[in-house]
Amino acid sequence: MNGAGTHTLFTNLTAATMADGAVPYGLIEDAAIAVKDGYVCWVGPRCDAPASCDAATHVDLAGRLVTPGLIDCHTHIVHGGDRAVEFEMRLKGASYENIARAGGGIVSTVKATRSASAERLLSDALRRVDVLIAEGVTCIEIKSGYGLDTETELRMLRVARAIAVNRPIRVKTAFLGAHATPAEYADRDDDYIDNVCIPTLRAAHAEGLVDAVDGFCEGIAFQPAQIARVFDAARALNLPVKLHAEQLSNIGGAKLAAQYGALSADHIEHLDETGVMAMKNAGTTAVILPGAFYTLRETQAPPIDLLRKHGVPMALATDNNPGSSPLHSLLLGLNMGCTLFGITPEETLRGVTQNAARALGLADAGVLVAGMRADMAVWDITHPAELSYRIGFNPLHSRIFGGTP
Ligand code: DI6
Ligand code: FE
Repeated sequence: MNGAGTHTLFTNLTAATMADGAVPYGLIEDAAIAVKDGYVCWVGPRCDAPASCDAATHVDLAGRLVTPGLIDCHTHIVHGGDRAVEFEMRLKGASYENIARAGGGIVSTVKATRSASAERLLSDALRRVDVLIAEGVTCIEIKSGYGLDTETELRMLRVARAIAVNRPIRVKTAFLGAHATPAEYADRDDDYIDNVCIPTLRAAHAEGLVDAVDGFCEGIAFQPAQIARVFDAARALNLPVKLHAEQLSNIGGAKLAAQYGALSADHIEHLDETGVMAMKNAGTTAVILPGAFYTLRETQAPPIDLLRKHGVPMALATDNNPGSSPLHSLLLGLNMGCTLFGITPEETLRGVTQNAARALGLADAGVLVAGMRADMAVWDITHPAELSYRIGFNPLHSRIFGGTP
């Protein structure tokens, strides 16, 4: 941790600040970044650095590129087991939806998660989190939703919180009790929502385990009216909401999310222009998840042009989960966003910095400007587009978390 009064000046670097403005990537050549007590206090061309920036510690970054620390704003990284067998089944022709309806899918990960101890869930998740940390990720969102009973949902969220204690990374949680109906409530979705999901949300909130409330609004999951009841409960607790919407079909999830002022609507492959406009009006961020699109070999891409046309901010994330997106690399996600969806390298980088922060409601991360947390990634590259362009290569030099390298 950073001691009081710690003051560091980073020089000999190119800063991709991702700040808004005319300059692509908010790029500043030959920049300096001053950090005090874990926060950025000045960023600009080195020659303009005020004398007050003269710090106790100087760090020469040898011409490297510095970006904000990356943010993976949508993951299910705490879970038991794996679903490699379903991967084999899909390759033989079974669909994700058919596997789910036959009792596989999310419900099979629920079995594995219920039977896993907190220690096991934590050690498995840390192995995956370490891969993200090695790619310059400094903040991650983690959802519950593989417990679907009070005990296991709380265990998942406690494990998510424990990750931030065990590693230098920030964790935001999302309660995803409305992910699927567990076997013991088969054909009683409404009972599950009212008697398990909502009371569990209240219990998790009382324990300080919930930063936001999520749901899966889909033909194979929950209907808008059921999600609305969960969102009403969230609203009563003063918690922000977000939604898995329009992933496999369009049943109006994004519009519902927008009605509740959602932070984000995620997946949105089947989103239409009315939904895009509702998101725009509500200030809801679109979270693009190319790992799930790729894994499920979907063909309908999210409406990137409509999101651009209406100025809806786009974030991008791994959706790390054992079923639809066993993607462990956010950098590969950047490449997929460009290649599969035609998102530009600048948009993808903004999607894992500024707009990912927006999707999590974070006002102190995602851009390198004074006042932000000093969470940064230092790369052995000269142009930020390289982060999207390479496949299976990690150019991270080092990571700075709360001002500490
Ligand atoms: N959409 C997803 O991509 C994850 N959950 C969801 O609602 C996948 C869940 C899984 O298949 O385990
Ligand atoms: Fe997801």
